[in-house]
Amino acid sequence: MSTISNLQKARAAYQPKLPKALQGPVKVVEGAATESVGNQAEIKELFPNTYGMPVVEFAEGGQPSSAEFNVGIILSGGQAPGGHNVISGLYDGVKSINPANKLYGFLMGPGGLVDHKYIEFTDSLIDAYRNTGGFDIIGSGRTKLEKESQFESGIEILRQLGIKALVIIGGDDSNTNACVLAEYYAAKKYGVQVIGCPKTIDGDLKNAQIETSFGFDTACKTYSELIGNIERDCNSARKYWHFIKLMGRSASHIALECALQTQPNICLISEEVEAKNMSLDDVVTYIAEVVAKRAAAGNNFGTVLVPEGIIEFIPAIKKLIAELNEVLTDPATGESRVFSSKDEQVAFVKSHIAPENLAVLESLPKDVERQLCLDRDPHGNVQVSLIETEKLLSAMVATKLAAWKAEGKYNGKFSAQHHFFGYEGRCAAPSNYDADYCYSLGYNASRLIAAGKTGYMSVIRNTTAPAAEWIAGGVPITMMMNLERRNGAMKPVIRKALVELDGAPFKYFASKRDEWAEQTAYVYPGPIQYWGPSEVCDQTTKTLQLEHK
Ligand code: FBP
Repeated sequence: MSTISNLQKARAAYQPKLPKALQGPVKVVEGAATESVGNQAEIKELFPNTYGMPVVEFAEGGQPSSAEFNVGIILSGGQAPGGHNVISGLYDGVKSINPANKLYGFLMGPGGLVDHKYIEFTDSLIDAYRNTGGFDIIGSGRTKLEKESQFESGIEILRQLGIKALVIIGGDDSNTNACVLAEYYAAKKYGVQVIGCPKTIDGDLKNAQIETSFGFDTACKTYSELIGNIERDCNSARKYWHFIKLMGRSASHIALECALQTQPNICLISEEVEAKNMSLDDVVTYIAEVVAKRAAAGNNFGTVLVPEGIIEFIPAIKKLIAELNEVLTDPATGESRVFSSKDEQVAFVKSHIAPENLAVLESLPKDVERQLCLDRDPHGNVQVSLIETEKLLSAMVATKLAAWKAEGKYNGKFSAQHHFFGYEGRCAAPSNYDADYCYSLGYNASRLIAAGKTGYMSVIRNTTAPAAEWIAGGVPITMMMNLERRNGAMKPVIRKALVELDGAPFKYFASKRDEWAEQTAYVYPGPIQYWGPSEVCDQTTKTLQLEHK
């Protein structure tokens, strides 16, 4: 057992806040039938048992229930601050209905369900992990739950443990799979409910019903503390340009939120790069122009935020990646092709793509070229966190500046430092917001289970208001779905939320960025605070504040 820090001891005593509606017995209020966000006819046909269900809201004052049931929980995908609180909220919720109810955790992600690896949670285990970061209580994994054989293996252990409902904590891909599983068990009349829970630091699982995915708040606050520290160093030494790549996969929500919190000189937004049809050279020119302008004012330093997925949004590279994904999939099985070595894989790819895509591929630095040709994660995503875009961009900026210097257009000094923030924030101790939000999501899931719901996502809304006023309920997962091309075929998936260029957070950023580029307008947010005035401790992200203004 590791030694517990004093902060962790004090944090263990924090009682997360719950929405008023969840503080006693609940009444289930059902809305009208729902439709999916796209491809309605196809999604309805694929999900005949879980399509069209109503949105559910919980109100105070129902009949107390003492229903007996056991529940299983799975953590799926990348870590996000607050996962342990979803589990403790679910545990407390399930026990509050009937203390004899049991909660089981499947180990190391969805694979634990398939391989029958699990633990039963106890009071002492739960208490040791309340309000802590990480997913280490049961571990997480990226096994994709998609095959009938996995669903059948799952039902064996669920029956053996008397589990009535399974809660899957995950991002858009994992919740898509949760929905497929819910439909499968409903079609087979297995009597096991499946409930999803919106997790990911990336912030891209949000829509009209889900305000934010959990972990985004804490991760962005952690990165912003670090960015602020770098900005202060940058403004003290005045000799480096810091290129900071930030996690977030395809979406630039993390980069945008960190920019709103720290006011760097440059923040690239992948969605804008795509909308403006910018080439890699256009992006490099934009950065070099800011560097040159600041140099002309005597400022040979600055901070640049780079979203990790930017490379995928440069239109020519996006087209290339789409073809690479097709080529890497075996059309006979729909699975990734298997190669005996990485070199063989790269050679195969190069000999099977269109000449114009090959030209784009070969114009990239060798390590980027190789990474784009190599394996995808189990959901078919390019592993963008492995591409060193921050180094690629700064090297290209240096080359451009050298050319401008030779032409007498620039006369500054350019020296770069590189950083990649991702793992630094994924397991941070949850902010008060994430601690409360996650506990509520878990507690709320117990109420959805008691109400007999399946194929729903646990949803808590109105979170810019004090927690007591938060709205608790559930949304059918099919409502968030449309068809998208994945691994060479059209598949039903939850629509990923990218940064909206006509949304309030981007518009605010766009109205300020020229000022932040020229002036040194850094903001140093400092570390997350857990105790103290509410305006310091309980603030949501700037993104949420602007979206709900
Ligand atoms: P999820 O979508 O699973 O929540 O993952 C978040 C994330 O941190 C991404 O930002 C990042 O690209 C990815 O995980 C890295 O995952 P891994 O460590 O498994 O390579």
